[in-house]
Amino acid sequence: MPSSYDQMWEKLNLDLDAHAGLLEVLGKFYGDIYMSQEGRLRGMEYLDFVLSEVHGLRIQELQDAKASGKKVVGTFCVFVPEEIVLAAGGIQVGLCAGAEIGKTEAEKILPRNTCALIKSFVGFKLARLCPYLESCDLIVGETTCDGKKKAYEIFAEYSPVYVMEIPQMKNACDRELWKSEVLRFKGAVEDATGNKITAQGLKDAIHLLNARRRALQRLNVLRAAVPTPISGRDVLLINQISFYDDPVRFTAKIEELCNELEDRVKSGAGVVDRGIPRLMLSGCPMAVPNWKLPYIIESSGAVVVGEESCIGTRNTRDLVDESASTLDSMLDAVVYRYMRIDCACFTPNEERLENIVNMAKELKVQGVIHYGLSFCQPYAIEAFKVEKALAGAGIPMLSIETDYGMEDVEQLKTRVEAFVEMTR
Ligand code: BJ8
Repeated sequence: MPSSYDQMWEKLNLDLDAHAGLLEVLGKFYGDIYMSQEGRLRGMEYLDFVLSEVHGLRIQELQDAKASGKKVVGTFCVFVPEEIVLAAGGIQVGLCAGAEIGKTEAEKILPRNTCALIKSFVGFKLARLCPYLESCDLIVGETTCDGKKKAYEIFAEYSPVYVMEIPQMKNACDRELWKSEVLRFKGAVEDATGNKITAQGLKDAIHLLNARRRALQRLNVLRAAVPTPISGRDVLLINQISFYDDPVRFTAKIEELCNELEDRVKSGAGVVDRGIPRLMLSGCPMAVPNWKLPYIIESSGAVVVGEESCIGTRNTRDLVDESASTLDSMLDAVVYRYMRIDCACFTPNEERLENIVNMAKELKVQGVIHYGLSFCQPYAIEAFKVEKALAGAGIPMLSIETDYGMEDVEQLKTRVEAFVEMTR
């Protein structure tokens, strides 16, 4: 059926037939996984709406902003400092794709044993399926894992990519390197937008993005109540949408949702029974529309109460210090905040182990499911240390490696059910 957005998508050079197929599959998948839930908060209607318009209204907003002179910056990693983009009057969108629809195309130019996330963003480009990618004035890659780093070289043949160098350690010299990279990025963003970043502009951006993080932190505190007042799937969706929705509107809507959640917590109501096993997810990010594992867990008699992931607390835990007043000191505060990210690409990465154990204890979980995308070495290797650290705290862990395909759903369900049984 033709869509009212067809003209816009055509202008963006999308493959209209394949794109219509993608939206149909997405709609069905969403219906099965999300709309089948009972006891959802009224506030989730906003998220349902945003998701239903993921390639429509939000893209239209981006096009309107571009027409008024704004620039759109696309990123694949939470290391890219959004404060810089916002301070220069730009809009940042997360591009990490969570669907395998362009996989066949991607495997023509990437090894098959590449992680699904990388194949997904390359596939989306080759198959001309992502209106966000096609709306970007600047696409930013980064040297985190080897897979991404090398894939950007190939991706750059189809679309220019600006690559930030991310240190792999956290010594003083690594911090210096990171600071110089943030400054280099600032220059690139100023060139792309034509706007110089001022102290006031950066201050406003820091406050705005901290407000979004605070709203998500509030959500995380409220969801930890017993009985669990909101499903893990819904919280994951909120985190996913935070990467591309307008930050001011999104923050206001999440605060509203938190007010509703607060009332629910006060009334003692939950979306599941009090005694149901509480689990935490830890590991690789789950980009839209990757809802496979949370759905399996929550249909296996457990509930997800936390995500230690870049689409979760790793991205919302730390704020940028708001006390700085000069441009230089604010930039230092941005540099410091981003260096606290405990991605498995760092070595050593002891703080991630501490953060996972602390989070699991605070959330009073009965177990942790470590999620690794197949062929992701940093997270797969670190999973051994995570399991050991959790065992030291008496918390069992199940390690899952999977991709975006549905072939292993039954097998995963059997393993998850056995783990849930064991945690009871
Ligand atoms: S800061 S987690 S968003 S890099 S899953 S592509 S690591 S092979 S996504 Fe990430 Fe930034 Fe780190 Fe976060 Fe490579 Fe692993 Fe694939 Fe990954």
